[in-house]
Amino acid sequence: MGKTILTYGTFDLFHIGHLKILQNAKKYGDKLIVGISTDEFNKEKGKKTIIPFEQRKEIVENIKCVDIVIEENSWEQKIEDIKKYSVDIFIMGDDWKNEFDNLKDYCEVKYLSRTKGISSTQLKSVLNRVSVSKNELLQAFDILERLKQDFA
Ligand code: C2G
Repeated sequence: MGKTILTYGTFDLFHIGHLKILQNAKKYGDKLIVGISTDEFNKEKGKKTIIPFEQRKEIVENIKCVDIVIEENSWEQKIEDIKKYSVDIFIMGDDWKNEFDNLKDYCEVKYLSRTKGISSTQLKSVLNRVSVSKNELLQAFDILERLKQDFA
C-alpha cells in the first residue's frame, strides 16, 4: 500500500523552490496532498500575497506530482487532516525544522532542504523595485513634458 504525503504552503508567485519541495516530497510516497493557505489565513500568518488563493490553488493542482489540493485555513487543522487523509508522512522545507515535531505522534515528520537563492519575498522585492522605477519614469516624462512646454 503506497504512502500518503501531506505538506502545506502559500505558494505565492510559484517558483522552482516550490516545485522542488513538492517533487522531493512526492518521492517518499505515491499520493501527495497539498494544503494551500487561503488569503484569510495568510493574513493571520502576517503574509501579504500577490497571487489570490484561487490562482495559487489552480497552479498547484496542475503540478504533475500533486494529487490532491486542500485549503489551509488555520494552524490547528494539521492533526485533523493527517487523520482524515490517513497521512503517513508530513513534509515541510527545513525553514520549518522542528516547528511541527508535535505531529510525530500522528505520522512521520520530515523536513527537506529548501532550494537556495529563491523565495517569494525576494521576487516581491524585485517586483517592488521595478514598479518604483516605472513610477519614477512616469514622473520624469511629466517633468520633460512641462519643460518642453516652458521652452516651447
Ligand atoms: N520552499 C523551499 N525552497 C524555497 C522556498 C520555499 O523548499 N526556496 C518550501 C518551504 O520550505 C515550504 C514550501 O516551499 O515547505 C512552501 O513555502 P511557502 O509558500 O513560503 O509556505 P509557508 O508560508 O512557509 O507556509 O502551515 C504551514 C505553512 O502554511 C507554510
